[in-house]
Amino acid sequence: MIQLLTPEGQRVEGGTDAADYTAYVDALSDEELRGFYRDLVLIRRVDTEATALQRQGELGIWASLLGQEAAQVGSGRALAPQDHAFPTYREHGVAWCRGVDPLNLLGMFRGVNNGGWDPAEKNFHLYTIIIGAQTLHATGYAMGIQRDGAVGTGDPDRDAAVIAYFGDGATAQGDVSEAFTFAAVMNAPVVFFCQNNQWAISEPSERQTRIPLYQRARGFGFPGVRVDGNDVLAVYAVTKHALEEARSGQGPFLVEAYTYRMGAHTTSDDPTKYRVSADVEVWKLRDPIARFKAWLAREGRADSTFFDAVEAQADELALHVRRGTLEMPDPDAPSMFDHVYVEPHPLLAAEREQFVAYHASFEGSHS
Ligand SMILES: Cc1ncc(C[n+]2csc(CCOP(=O)(O)OP(=O)(O)O)c2C)c(N)n1
Repeated sequence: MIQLLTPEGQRVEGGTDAADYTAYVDALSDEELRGFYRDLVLIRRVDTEATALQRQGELGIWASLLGQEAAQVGSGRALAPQDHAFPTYREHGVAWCRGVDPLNLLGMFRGVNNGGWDPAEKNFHLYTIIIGAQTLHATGYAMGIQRDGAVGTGDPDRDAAVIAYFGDGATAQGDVSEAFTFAAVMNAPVVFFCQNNQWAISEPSERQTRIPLYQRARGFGFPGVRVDGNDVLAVYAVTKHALEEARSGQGPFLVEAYTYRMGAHTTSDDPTKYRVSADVEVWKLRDPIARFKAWLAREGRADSTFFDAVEAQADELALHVRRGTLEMPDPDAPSMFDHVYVEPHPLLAAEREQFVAYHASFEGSHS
């Protein structure tokens, strides 16, 4: 497993495969490193606030990313502007890195939008609830950009790659195996980014695989690497390398970010029913934010003024998220038909008309 920072926040230097990745981290400025920390703290704060809002009845459900911040920020910050990301429903940290306002995410979990952001503007596609389906969308998209000639040209501003996010449970879906097969034989520029948070709701990863997940890639004919998913530097370096390979025409890559889902699967679920609290305690000691903060402070790359400023920014963001959620207008119900097809469609128009008439039939019935 590639690790560049120990849980105590000490740099792992040389001697292992980690040495191949240190150059990526050495190239980062202090400003960029502090930016990673800011991202980690801010997105955790969004998550905390969203969980609270769900508990207060303001969101229908929330899928927490607690514990997975480094896997998401590390990989999200490794993306180039022209790359495309295909997320599942927990990628709030990647959404943040792509510039999606967290209110769009909360709106979806509140049930007032279907995502709300423009995937073409952010190169961040809509959340996918169907487990593993987006790995096929990502592979198809990667084959598309390959055919558009945006791969392996040698121009770093033009060459693009696609990243597909999914969980350990998703690897048991046929869609993921199909995506691996197509990506391999087509040499598609796609990085498969598996966040192995060790649970597929209540199913532990031992019930899903007999071998470490990253080793599966070899059977399909492309490289796979396991990285410490709680180490933002290692995730950044490994993902950056994988994306470079994909952009330069070397084909797909599997990154398994080994991490832990600290919270419930979603707010609808009670993990105390199926996992032991001792495990949670062990993983608390591997907290992705604490280790990075320790390293930044030890190295003198950030001081208390900076850490305090980030806390203040987190407070502001929490307020934005809370106020914005409470002020979200209910959507005009027929608008759900608006973006189903690009072109007008007679069947959809008829369904919309029927829906509007049905709603109109209730008018005045409450008076
Ligand atoms: C095709 C499909 N089957 C079942 C479900 C129900 N379901 C929702 S989340 C989940 C577990 C997913 O686990 P994993 O892929 O490890 O992702 P995680 O939620 O842990 O990030 C399941 C089975 C679904 N959404 N889609």
